[in-house]
Amino acid sequence: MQVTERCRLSDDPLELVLDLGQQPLGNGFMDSINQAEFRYTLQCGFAPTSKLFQLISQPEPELMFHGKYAFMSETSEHMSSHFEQMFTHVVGRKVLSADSFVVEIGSNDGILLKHFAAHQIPHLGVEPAEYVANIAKNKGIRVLNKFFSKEIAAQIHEDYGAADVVLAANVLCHIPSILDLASGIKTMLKADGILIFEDPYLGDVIRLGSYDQIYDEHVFLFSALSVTEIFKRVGMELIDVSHQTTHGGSMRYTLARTGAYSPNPSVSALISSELALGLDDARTFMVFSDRVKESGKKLRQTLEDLRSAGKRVAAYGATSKSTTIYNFAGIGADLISVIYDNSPTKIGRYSPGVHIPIVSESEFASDAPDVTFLAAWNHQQEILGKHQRYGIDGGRWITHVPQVRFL
Ligand code: DWN
Repeated sequence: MQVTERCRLSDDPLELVLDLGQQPLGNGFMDSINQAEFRYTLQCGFAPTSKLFQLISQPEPELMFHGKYAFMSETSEHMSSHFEQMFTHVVGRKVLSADSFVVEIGSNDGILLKHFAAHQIPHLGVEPAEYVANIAKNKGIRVLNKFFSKEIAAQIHEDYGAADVVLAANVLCHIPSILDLASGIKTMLKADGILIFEDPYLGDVIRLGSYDQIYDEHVFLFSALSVTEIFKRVGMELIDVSHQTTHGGSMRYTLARTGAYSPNPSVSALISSELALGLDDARTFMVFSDRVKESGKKLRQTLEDLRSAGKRVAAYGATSKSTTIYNFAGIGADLISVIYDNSPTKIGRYSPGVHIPIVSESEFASDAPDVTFLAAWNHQQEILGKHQRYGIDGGRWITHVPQVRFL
């Protein structure tokens, strides 16, 4: 366990702003409910100088991102087309050819790099989880099966030369040694190289009450304010920001060496909106904490009422996010009988902590539960799109964002 009472960037004391109680690993799916299970206290702190919202305790990386890591990016068609668009965005921003070099940190199953491979653009993915790294390798993508670090960055630079573009999607917020990470990225970049990364956006979490974005893997939830603070320490600055709808609200940040490009006005506009939302102030997160408690209580109460009314309730999407909800709100197999999911790595297993059985989403239409909690709420359009019949036949969906309600 890595426990800190001080900011991982500024070393300032962290102010405790949110307590989500005892939790298992977000992706700690169980083969059997008799297995021993790891648990830790999920608490968040805020550091006013760095503006970094972060976990106080985080399990060791090897416990979370091991060979059997269960999350696979290509389980969503929407995410596949998002990454195709991201590829188009990158090559629109920077001319890339057979003489260029692109590095992706956390390349998962190759959902993004496969487009660079298809265009013969030299690339390298760095991915610690062996199972998904092998899936990418089988698609002809070059992958280094390692955790990214400052040392690995120096090694990549030595072996392959400097990179035109460094990419990361839903990855940087997982890496606790944030300053080493930033300096490693700078080491790899050419003088005019750029870093483009996306992560769930703190502003959306606060606006939507989506506290399920907080779990062991997400050691940070970033804002433009905190990203500026991190990268200024290594001589880099934000030059563009662009809001994304993925993962329930993400931000795409583009950075370069300070002074290499002039920042787009979108950067100062976002920073002003963050100050207006109070993302620089611990009190904002304490107010958020009260809202989270209410949300958890209301979801549990709604599910209890459905059970009393004799309804069959299931969930859709064995997300890491929902691990936080179920374990925080005390929702187990007595309230949600089964979870439908399309990941071969999760089907036939049990959800972390509360042990709800996971079955294939192909069983959903014939099972037709009375009510379904949309745990993968960030994929609402895709999931409801393929199950239109369910709603027509009287099935009901329930969500917790921005508040607990039927869809
Ligand atoms: O950062 C992270 C993000 C990118 O992914 C990781 N730390 C872990 C993971 O978080 P998550 O598990 O909350 O991600 P998703 O994308 O919300 O998970 C969706 C789940 O729903 C997957 O298990 C696949 C499943 N699913 C499905 O069964 N049918 C998804 C879709 C779209 C579907 O049609």
